[in-house]
Amino acid sequence: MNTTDPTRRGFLKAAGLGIAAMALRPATSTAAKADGKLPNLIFIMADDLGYGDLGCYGQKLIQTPELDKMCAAGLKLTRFHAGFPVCLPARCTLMTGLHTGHCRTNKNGGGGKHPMLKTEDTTVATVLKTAGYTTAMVGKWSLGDDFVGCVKKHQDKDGSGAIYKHGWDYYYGEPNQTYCHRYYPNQLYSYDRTGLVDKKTDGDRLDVVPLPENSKKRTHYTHDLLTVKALEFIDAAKDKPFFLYVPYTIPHADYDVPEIEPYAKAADWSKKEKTLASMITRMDRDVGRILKRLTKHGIEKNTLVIFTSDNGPNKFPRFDSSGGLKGGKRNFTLGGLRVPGIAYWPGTIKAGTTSDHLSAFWDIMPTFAELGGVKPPAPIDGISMVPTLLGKGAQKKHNYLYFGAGKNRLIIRNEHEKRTDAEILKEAVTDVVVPKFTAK
Ligand SMILES: [Ca+2]
Repeated sequence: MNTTDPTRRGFLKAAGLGIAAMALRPATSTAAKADGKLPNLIFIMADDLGYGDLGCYGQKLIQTPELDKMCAAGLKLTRFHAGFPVCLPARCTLMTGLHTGHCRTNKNGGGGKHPMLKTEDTTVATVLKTAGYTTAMVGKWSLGDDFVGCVKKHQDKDGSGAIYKHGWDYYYGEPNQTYCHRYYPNQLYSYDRTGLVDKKTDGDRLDVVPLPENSKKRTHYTHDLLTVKALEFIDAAKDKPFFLYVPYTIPHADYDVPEIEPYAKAADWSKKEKTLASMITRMDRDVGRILKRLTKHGIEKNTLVIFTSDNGPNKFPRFDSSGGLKGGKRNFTLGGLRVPGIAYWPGTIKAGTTSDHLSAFWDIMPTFAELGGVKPPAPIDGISMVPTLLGKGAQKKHNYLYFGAGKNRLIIRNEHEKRTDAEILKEAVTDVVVPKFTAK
């Protein structure tokens, strides 16, 4: 880990404010050691799904029976937030445990000009690797698109944000966030260092998965392929602790789905509305398939599954996708940032529970590290949510949540926080922070 780089000034600044967060962080996980077995961790994330898009969060028109069942059987978070109101910075906060006042980027990107993670940035996957997890991602990465193997852009460069440099044993999908929203592409990318799902490779580059059929006929819907690979990974990895990250691209535009079902007869809906609803219901079906696969293998009681979305919704007034909250995607408002948060762990998380614990994407890093029995990098902005998930122990609270890029920002204060915006910003916005991480 390089800690003598130009970001050292920011690191030192943040080290001071990180003390409170670190103080209550346990060295080892009681949850993880309860039966001597590390829990599997699955994080499923929709793309541009609003706070109000699921039945269990008040949706009346779009059918999400599987997620509603998951919610009824688990914990529903009512004040959980994505890291940013658009894709890339939100994913940066998720992967690093830092909010956008400290993490590598608060900018989105496209066309091969995406801001990237740097080599010295530590991700959730890297941390869980040190805990002994097999790590897999299927879907949208966003955090770097200059890499060996990419046929579209910069094919001779080996970018620091490349997936294979950030802790993943297995990858399948389209990592570039400009291209991943085409649902019938001519190729995807993959590598498999484990040989669990596909042919074993060194995993020091992406290999092209050709899909030539799609150029003639709509044959392979990418979302369906991602689910197939997620299930294959679970089948192959089930006997040892695994971390599976499933960043789906549904319901992000393109609005494109193989079948308008079950909304074909919704006569007064526009085609776009029918398509969006069909995409969400299809994704709901596939989340159900993932949960059923855990049960089939008898590992559901040793697996935490979290479902969420990477930012608020695009405008679909018919569906009230923001669930009555102001604004949506791209807005620094509750509608742009508050997202569904469902945690499911039969036998460990009490069914039918709700929590208004104020939380955000950067809490996932310390939460998963604790469940994996390792210390997260430090300093970070995240606070472990394990007490909230398990319904026992003292839950440390955030003073505030900060979301921002320059003058575009939102500060959500917890009830006890009385400082002014200026005082909070002085603490929350610094140079990029590079937390230290020492593998055990
Ligand atoms: Ca998004």
